[in-house]
Amino acid sequence: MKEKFENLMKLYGINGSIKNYSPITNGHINETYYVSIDNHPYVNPYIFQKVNTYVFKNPVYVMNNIMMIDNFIKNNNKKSACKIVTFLVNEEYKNYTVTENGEFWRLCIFEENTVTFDVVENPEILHSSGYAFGDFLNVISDFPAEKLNITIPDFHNTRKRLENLFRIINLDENNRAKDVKDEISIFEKYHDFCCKLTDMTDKGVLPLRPVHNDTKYNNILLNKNTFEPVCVVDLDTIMPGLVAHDFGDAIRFAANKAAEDETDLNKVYLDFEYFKEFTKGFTGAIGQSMTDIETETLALGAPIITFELASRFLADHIDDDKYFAIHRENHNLDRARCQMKLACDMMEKLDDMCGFVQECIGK
Ligand code: GN1
Ligand code: MG
Repeated sequence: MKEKFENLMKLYGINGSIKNYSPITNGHINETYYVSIDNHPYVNPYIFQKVNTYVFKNPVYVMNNIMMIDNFIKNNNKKSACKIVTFLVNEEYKNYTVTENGEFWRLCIFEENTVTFDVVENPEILHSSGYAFGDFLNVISDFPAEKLNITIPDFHNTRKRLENLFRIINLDENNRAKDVKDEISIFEKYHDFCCKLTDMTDKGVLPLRPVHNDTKYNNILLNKNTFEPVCVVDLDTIMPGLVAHDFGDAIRFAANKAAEDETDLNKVYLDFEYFKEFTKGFTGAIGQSMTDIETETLALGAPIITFELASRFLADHIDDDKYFAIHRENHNLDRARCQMKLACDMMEKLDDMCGFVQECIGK
């Protein structure tokens, strides 16, 4: 690995010697390393990341989207709560490098004095990340969405995601479907509800706008002392999409006090106080840029995206774990069960969630 990193350093004109490096393992898709480089008298920290080209079939599209959004924010002097991640350019003035063996790498400077959380204890932090994501959507809301490349087709098309799950269950190539009968019946029960946002989009009732599409709050770097947002990261899936999906995905991660793959399902539920904090931050920042129908359906995004992700984890489990990186046996199954428990709990609280969003928007 060290030699690979050194070769990359040359292409980026980075001097010095590698002091140490370590993998960062909280993403499920790309391979990410923290690399510190000693260029006496300074030691500079970098992120080196190998993009997963099984998931992103056209990674150049991904990098171009990030560049377009960055240019848009800069060229229009957009005032934002925090910055967005940008990548260094190599000697060919490209923000990515394809190595001789076909690997797709990108580098950025590591943001010092920042933290991210996988599980949060402090509601203030939720308010801050809610504000950051809401603000980000507000800032990019007038970027022409149709200019963005589609990096993963039908990424949050829940109807297609469920079709895919049932297709994989029917194929059952690894004889794993027999163990997930209860899960299958839950998907049958909620199928029509889950397709609601997708169907409203197809009918043109809900507007497509540029969205982040992967709003886990560990995709916001926070100042480690003040918890103010510093940088929005992981812009790989910026595409035309729904504000409800960004809101919902953030709630899925932020308002569950347990980890995404918790196996003690008693610990997994939507914490309403956390939900409220995040929602206050988010709506405070995105505010009036949402249409009435977007506001009305905002909270639906939470159970829908949570069921959708559960279906993706379950499909990947049955399909022998090809998509999401796993770190233990049945990891995707554990993740799916955790997300399903969370989604079912959200269904019980959905009316209150919708009511609270309306209250915040002042309608
Ligand atoms: C993946 O890149 P990462 O690990 O933040 C996935 C998201 C899921 C998330 C669940 C491109 O995100 O859609 O919500 O895992 N990204 C892709 O943790 O599929
Ligand atoms: Mg991601």
